[in-house]
Amino acid sequence: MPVPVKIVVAGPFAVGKTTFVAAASETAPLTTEEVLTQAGESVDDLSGVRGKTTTTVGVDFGRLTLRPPEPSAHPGAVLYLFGAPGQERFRLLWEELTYGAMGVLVLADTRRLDASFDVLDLVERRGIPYAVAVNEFEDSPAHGPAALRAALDLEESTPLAVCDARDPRSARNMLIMLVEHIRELVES
Ligand SMILES: Nc1nc2c(ncn2[C@@H]2O[C@H](COP(=O)(O)OP(=O)(O)O)[C@@H](O)[C@H]2O)c(=O)[nH]1
Ligand SMILES: [Mg+2]
Repeated sequence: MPVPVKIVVAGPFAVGKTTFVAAASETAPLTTEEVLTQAGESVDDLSGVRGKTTTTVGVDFGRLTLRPPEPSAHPGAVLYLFGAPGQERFRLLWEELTYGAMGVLVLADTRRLDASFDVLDLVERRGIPYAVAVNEFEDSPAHGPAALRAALDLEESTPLAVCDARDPRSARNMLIMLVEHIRELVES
């Protein structure tokens, strides 16, 4: 039987968490979408663009089974993915979600790297192994890995890679990167 592994996919609003979990998951993902509560006149302003008024305030769930190449003595792993907002104001939800998690995949967006600082801070404080996946959008400024690492103040051992959250292969590669990192930490 594959070993169950809980993984949290975290990052700021609109970084691509829901997209990522849906792409990586082998099951139909479960998502909790809720209409943003807007104060006063902004409700009227947004009435014409309903699609833009929803955001995920809850959690995305997905599942991905990783099987080692045959022959292998390793039973493989089944990743249970929990996509969650990483803003400081969701800290309580976040602490519950990361309970028992083996690792966190932090999503970042090069157009606003600082938006990922909160979640990096939460992860560091929690002492959970993590890796950083930079979700590349069409208008993302292209920075090299070294510049990204410096901007995010990552340790040399923290894995970082660029991905397309819409692409199942790309998303899964990010999760494999994280699982490999966790394994290295456990074995060292
Ligand atoms: N171009 C592009 N758009 C993306 C990518 N990932 C997500 N999006 C879009 O960005 C928006 C926010 O993504 P979403 O997954 O809802 O973000 P979340 O708030 O972190 O869950 C959605 O409209 C997605 O379709 C990507 O890699 N490239
Ligand atoms: Mg979402």
